[in-house]
Amino acid sequence: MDRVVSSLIENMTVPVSGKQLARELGVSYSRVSGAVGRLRNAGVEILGEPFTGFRLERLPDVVLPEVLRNRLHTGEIGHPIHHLYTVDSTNAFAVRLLAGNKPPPHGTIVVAEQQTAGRGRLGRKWISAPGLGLYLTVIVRPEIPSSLGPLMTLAAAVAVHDSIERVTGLDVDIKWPNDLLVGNKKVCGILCELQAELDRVSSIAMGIGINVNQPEFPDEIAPIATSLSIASGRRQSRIELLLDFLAAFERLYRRFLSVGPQIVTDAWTRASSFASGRRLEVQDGMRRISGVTAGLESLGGLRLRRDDGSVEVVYSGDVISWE
Ligand code: BT5
Repeated sequence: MDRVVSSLIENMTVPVSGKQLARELGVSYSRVSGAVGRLRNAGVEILGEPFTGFRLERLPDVVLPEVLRNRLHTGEIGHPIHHLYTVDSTNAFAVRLLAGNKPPPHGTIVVAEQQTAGRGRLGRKWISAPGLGLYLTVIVRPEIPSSLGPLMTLAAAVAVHDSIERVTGLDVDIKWPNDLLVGNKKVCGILCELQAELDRVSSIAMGIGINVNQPEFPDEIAPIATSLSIASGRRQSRIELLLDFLAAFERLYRRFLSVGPQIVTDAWTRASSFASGRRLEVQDGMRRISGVTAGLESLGGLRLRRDDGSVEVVYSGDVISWE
């Protein structure tokens, strides 16, 4: 089906008939019309009918490898690309790839137009409107001890933060550890699933969900969620965001490995207003801690200064309220 898109892109200004496409691609005419139907369902605007000829209205904002390939200038991150029209969860798909008999290389990405069972942390779900959000998992295989794993999540958050700011011009904040907020509402969530052997990381599936062009949200998340298009008042390109993110993440990842963890904690501290001086409450399993933030420690834990002056470090959990 992606070859249908390639042909349409090559012939963007000239209508190509369904018959001609079928002939060029060496497939049956019904495969072409089926493919056109599925592309239209995924939000690609294709004008015309089989006999008058198909033509793309504009370059599709479908994150197809064919569309990304020429513009992706990274070394490893984004090679190869698994693109799916629909999947249960890009993280679940990545974890299945990792468990298979041909493990995916470092840098492999899984990207989907739609998730039927998008997951959040701790068994929560990620609401994934078809074609409107970016649903991505990046597989990385850093040679680091497991204790440094959480820093990769922070690195992903920083790279998404910087990309959204560059591509949309919006002001983005990172709520510890890795929710991205615009105007105090969530635009992106990150779920990293780590596979380790003894004390070494063997791979991390970094799942990233960004609300890009949703015009609205279901009631259950409407009060806490927003999208880049709502916040900026215009449609945003998922392709531009994805390309910028992959390059930004690769730069940070390489500097992290060559220089050390401080690259990530410093970048996170610059990007987040939550790094210091914010009063908040964290729920970490059974424990609830409140205090004022006092910077990150070297492994990415957040220091909280309690009212009695003692300092506690939290490594995981949810910020349940903040001022
Ligand atoms: C997260 O979990 O925020 C991690 C979300 C990761 C999603 C990506 S999409 C690609 C990859 N494949 C997957 O299957 N997952 C990853 P957490 O911090 O636990 O937040 C989940 C909570 O956010 C939910 O309980 C809702 O309250 C809220 N939520 C759900 N969908 C949302 C959305 N689209 N926008 C904003 N908030 C949402």
